[in-house]
Amino acid sequence: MNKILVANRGEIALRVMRTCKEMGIKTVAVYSDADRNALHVKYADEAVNIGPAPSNQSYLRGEKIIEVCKKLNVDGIHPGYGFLSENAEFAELVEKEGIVFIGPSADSMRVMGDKLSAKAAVKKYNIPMVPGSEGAVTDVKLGIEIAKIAGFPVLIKASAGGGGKGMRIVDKPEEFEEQMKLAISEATSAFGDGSVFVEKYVAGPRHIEIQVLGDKHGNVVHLFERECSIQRRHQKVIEEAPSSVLTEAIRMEMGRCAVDVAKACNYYGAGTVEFLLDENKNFYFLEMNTRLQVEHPVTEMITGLDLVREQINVAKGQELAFKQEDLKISGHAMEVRVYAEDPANNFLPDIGNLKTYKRPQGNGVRVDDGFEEGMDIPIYYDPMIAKLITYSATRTQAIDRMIRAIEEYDITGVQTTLGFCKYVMQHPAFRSGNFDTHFVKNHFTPENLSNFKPDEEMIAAILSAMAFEKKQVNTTSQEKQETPQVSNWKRNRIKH
Ligand code: MV4
Repeated sequence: MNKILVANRGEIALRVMRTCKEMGIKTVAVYSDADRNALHVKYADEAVNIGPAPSNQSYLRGEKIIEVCKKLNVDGIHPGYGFLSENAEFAELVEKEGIVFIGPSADSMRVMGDKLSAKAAVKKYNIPMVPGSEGAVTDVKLGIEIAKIAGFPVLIKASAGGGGKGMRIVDKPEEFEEQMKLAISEATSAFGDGSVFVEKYVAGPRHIEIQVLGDKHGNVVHLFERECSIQRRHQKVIEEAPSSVLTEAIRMEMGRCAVDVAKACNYYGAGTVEFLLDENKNFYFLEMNTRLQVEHPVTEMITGLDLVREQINVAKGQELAFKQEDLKISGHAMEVRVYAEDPANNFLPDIGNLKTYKRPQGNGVRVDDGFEEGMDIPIYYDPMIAKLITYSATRTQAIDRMIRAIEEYDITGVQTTLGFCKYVMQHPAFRSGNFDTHFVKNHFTPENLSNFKPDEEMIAAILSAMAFEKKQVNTTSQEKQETPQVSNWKRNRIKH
């Protein structure tokens, strides 16, 4: 593998290229018109414009990207996450053209991409699943009977969905028919596949996922769990590893199940098996994501592995260099996603120019981003500015380090979710480890935030202090002094 094309943008494109560089592999960036000045373009050895800003005219153009690969003698494509990363047809086309797809086989993607076929594939293994229908539900009466056996409330889910898309909650039998019809029509228009199934609704669950890694020789290991319960409308906001609720016994059992799910679809590469954990610590297999995930850094921190390096080695056909027994958890890692969104305004995207952009630094702090001061955040893509990751010996220390790092982070020009993340880090429920997927809904209102706007009293105090200092030492540099900036830790502060 001498040259890899990264079919992605932003922080993940950079993150992949950094590992390529460490491995002595040349990199090719592709970019849209909106990303001409993006960091992944500057970082790569070669870069090719593949079209206008909208994704379907650039980052989603599989055939164009393959054409670039052939022209530049590319050996492998890393798809990152999103865009083409879980597109089985693309993976198949890439391999047909003699280029290595750095990810699982197209077959694994197909099996796991459809939730019902995923459930069918793992059936011969002993994997706990939420009570509900075995296959697709097409008949309303039968659906109601299944729902009664599972017990209301139930969820109707789209088989082609995932990540919460096309889910409907049904509280009682009388509502079932209407909700089922709506679910089918939504699934049909969103995915071109109206298959739906029924599951008992698990109230107040935690979302825990297991990172797996397989090679092309049938070896599969797991790299422990990530706790991803702090989310908002199916958008993860905070992830950590390990989870504070798993006992060693549950961890081992979930890990065993995750490895079996991977084996059920002959998985190779990096993948993630999602589980729900209920209040009684029963866990249930939900779905498998066949890509490198946004939150992979927390797993890297606690295992000491580089997941992109492992992906590349597996794609080259190498055997995994370690066995399950060789792996262990060290310390605790916390990640917050920094979005250009306004938490005070229903998290609406607040794209624009990064007038100030200063990253936190210091012991145990990692920032994965794709921006620099002065850059514009394009409106065409995900508004994530950065992932801020902290690592320490214990969970409490990782949280306190995160608060420190958030206070150091200096972003102006756009509203960000930093203050919101700090609020979560300081919340007793979060700190105690006692929270579930409803945390944001249950514990957050915009009133919890105070985006620092200097009031008149504060401005008067600053001005009089300036006047006082001027009298003391009347130098030219003092004369030129600009209006004092409000320090960043005040901007990222929250009300108690
Ligand atoms: C569920 C559930 C409760 N009961 N299934 C949402 C994302 C998708 N992967 C599955 N999801 C859920 N499935 C049953 N039977 C609750 C959720 C869910 C959720 C799951 C993980 C993380 C956040 C969530 C937020 C709301 C609902």
